[in-house]
Amino acid sequence: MIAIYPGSFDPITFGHLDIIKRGSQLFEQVIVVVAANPNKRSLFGSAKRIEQIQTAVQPLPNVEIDSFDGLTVTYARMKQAKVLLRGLRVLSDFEKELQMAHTNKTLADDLETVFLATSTEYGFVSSSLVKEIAQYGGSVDHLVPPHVARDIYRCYAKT
Ligand code: COD
Repeated sequence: MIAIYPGSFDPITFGHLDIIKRGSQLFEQVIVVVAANPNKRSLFGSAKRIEQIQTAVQPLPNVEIDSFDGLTVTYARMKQAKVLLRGLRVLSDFEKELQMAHTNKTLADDLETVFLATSTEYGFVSSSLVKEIAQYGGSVDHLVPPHVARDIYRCYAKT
């Protein structure tokens, strides 16, 4: 069964990677889709985010990366994916995620959203937090893979 894991991944964190690794043990194929979230302004372009994810998931043979500019359900239909994988951290995630799952269900009845609960050590990790820490000169080495940390430091060194 094919699962898609759509997200902003701006940038990918150890929290996202944990969901990808665990998802790859549950499904035959996981496609990580860099999608546009119209409510978020991104730090990295989608090509850079794809490159960051590609490097991070290299050891996982059944994980693919793609990007899509459109509805997630359209992409899922195109790939004949039956599962939409999402991660849950805190109660506030649940409200947003449930609304998204219900909306997607009204658009594609045969697509099921499957939630994986965050691993306890990554429950506080988010891309926004990572960017905020780096922006003020803090270390994010414990939150993202080394190549991603380098990109972030380079980005903020310029500003
Ligand atoms: N532990 C576990 N899960 C985590 C962690 C963590 N530390 N950090 C993030 N996650 C989970 C999030 O809860 C989420 O499920 C997923 O990882 C991706 O997170 P983000 O923040 O990178 O991505 P989002 O939430 O901004 O992605 C939103 C989409 C881009 C998927 C959405 O806007 C979308 O589908 N856009 C395309 C247009 C569309 O179809 N719109 C209608 C949607 S109803």
